[in-house]
Amino acid sequence: IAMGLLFLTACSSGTTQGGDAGKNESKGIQSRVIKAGIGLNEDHPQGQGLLKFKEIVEQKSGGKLKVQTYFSATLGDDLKMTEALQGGTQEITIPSTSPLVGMIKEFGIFDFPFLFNTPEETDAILDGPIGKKLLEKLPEHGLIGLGYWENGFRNVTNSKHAIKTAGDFKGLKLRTMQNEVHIDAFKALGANPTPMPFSEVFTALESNTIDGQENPLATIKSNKFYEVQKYLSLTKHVYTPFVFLVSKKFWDQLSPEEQKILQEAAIEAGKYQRQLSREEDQKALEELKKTGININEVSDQEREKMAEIIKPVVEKYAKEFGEDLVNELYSELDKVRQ
Ligand code: TF8
Repeated sequence: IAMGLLFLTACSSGTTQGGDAGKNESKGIQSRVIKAGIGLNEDHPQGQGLLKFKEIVEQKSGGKLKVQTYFSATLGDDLKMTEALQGGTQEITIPSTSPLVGMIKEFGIFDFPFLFNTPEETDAILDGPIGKKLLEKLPEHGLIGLGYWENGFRNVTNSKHAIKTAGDFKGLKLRTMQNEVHIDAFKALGANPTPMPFSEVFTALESNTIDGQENPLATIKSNKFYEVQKYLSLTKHVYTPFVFLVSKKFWDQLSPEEQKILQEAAIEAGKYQRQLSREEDQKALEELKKTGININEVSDQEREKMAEIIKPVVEKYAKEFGEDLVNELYSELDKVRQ
């Protein structure tokens, strides 16, 4: 930290550092290696978005800021990587907001099933005042949030039977994220929810420790869940976002110029990532059809029945997360829907 301060002072007073202080030094950009780890694979939109982020950061910093990428949970699951950011041993991760509710309960508003209908709605809420308000809760937990990326609308796979009606959830042992809204929602539907980190899901499905799981189509494809699942039901029961996190310990060492590069790159790469995610949602469906997994649509009528069953769960958590926040969420959504 002392070194960084000295360096900045030198720059702002216009002193050159030796004879070869280039353009980047004068803008306060140091040589740094930034470790960025994610839970999903390189071929997933999350992985492709991270590569785009790396490209932008390295280009904007003239190669001084180097982003080292780690895919497929090689640095650990979402919670473990988030803790590594807090401890300052990892610089960047892009977890689902859902398992972060133990730290910031209000992130749970995004876990309300059947809340969002379209990508326009999700963009408006995540990039609007509600999304911003939640990012502002991160610094007191040692984290900086640079914006939201897309995980997407989630669908259920399982090895027992197709889910066509609200009643079909009964008795299914479903893996959920470590999130009480998801757990209680699936309980209300009669399923037996089993929370576990994503990195353990494939093996648990393969060994029949659980019957099923739920994730967006891009993930079901990328993680080859079709190899160990018989049914894919297009429930689209909830939309969950990713949040782009930086270690605050690391962030606080950066010059304003360096912070600006990371902030802009996270937004720019995020736009690319969301677009890719939406295209991949369509493409993945076509490719999943070829794998032999049984795919079924779920009627709007049945999805409404599911939403009705889950309603008391949403009402309970609305109170817990703060009715003002939830009412603001609904009124922001109304604005987009007009
Ligand atoms: C889940 C999430 C995950 C992501 C990933 C590990 O089911 O959808 O796929 O959070 O970063 O846990």
